[in-house]
Amino acid sequence: MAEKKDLGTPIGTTLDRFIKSKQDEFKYATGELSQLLRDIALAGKIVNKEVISAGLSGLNGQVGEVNVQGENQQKLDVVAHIRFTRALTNGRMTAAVVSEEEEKIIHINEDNHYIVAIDPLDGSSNIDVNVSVGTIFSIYRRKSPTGTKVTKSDILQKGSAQVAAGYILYGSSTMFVYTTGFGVNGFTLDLSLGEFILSHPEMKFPKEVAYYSINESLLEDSEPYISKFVMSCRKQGLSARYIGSLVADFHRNMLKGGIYLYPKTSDKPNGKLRLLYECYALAFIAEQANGVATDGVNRILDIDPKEFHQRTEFYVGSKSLMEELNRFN
Ligand code: P6P
Repeated sequence: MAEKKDLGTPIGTTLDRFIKSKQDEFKYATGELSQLLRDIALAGKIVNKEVISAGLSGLNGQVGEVNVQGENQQKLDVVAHIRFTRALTNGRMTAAVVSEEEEKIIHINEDNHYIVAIDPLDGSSNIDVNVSVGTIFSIYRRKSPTGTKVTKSDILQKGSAQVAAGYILYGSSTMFVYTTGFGVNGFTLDLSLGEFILSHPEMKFPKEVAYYSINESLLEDSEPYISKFVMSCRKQGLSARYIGSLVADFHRNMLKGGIYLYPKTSDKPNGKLRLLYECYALAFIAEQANGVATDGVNRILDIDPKEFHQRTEFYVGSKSLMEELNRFN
């Protein structure tokens, strides 16, 4: 009998069926992680509805408060935070959550195994001007025994300890992209069915490179090697593309080949982006797609976190461009 060739999972498979079919790959194939991923996807569908109608529902604009980051909180930041924490609570798989919108650990149920670090709506200030935004999440197994209070060390785990990570991109289409350490797969929301459908199986950075993404106003205030690298990108004909929405910039660079840079500056000596619920997840995905992610010196996934809302310099993208950046450093 000829060996049955693994034809992979066909485009058109729903996210639910895909997760179920891959469940055996999980070290803890009890179905809990599968359910947790489905809970996040469900909340993503709800947030998607609110993002695309914000202009009509009065959800554009600022709350008028400043969040733990010292940044003006957008109304949709709060709405997305509520949606995801409620979905994780009702899904009964999560022990605790750390969210960009909440200073402290959100204790959910100490009998559960999983920890979720999440940026409920990254780049939300772009919504008022109709630019893509995203949700970014990381999932860990707790280290402390179930039935006990979740501890700081359950939250402060290295990125290399993630069991899953992903993002939801609310763009010209809404996509759910995730990894459990066995490659990266992308699903597009079919609004008529209300289902995420496999549209981008086994996503990988392409060999060719096309874009570099940096807020060029930072160049004068960042280390000289960054400007030298940007000059070399221009010389080799890369296009500058910077949406100012991390998930959108990352997603385009992963599909077309490119590099995203957010260096440290005098007013952001540790960089701007958050390690726990932005950079770790995208670094995990990038590496699973044959990319590289560093803070300029260290592999992002190896950085030992010291606090929940820790910031970091962040460079992520195609291996060839990241190696070139390294040569300038
Ligand atoms: P700047 C959005 O606030 C964000 O966290 C990322 O989504 C985005 O890439 C970056 O900050 C934009 O920052 O300083 O260029 O406006």
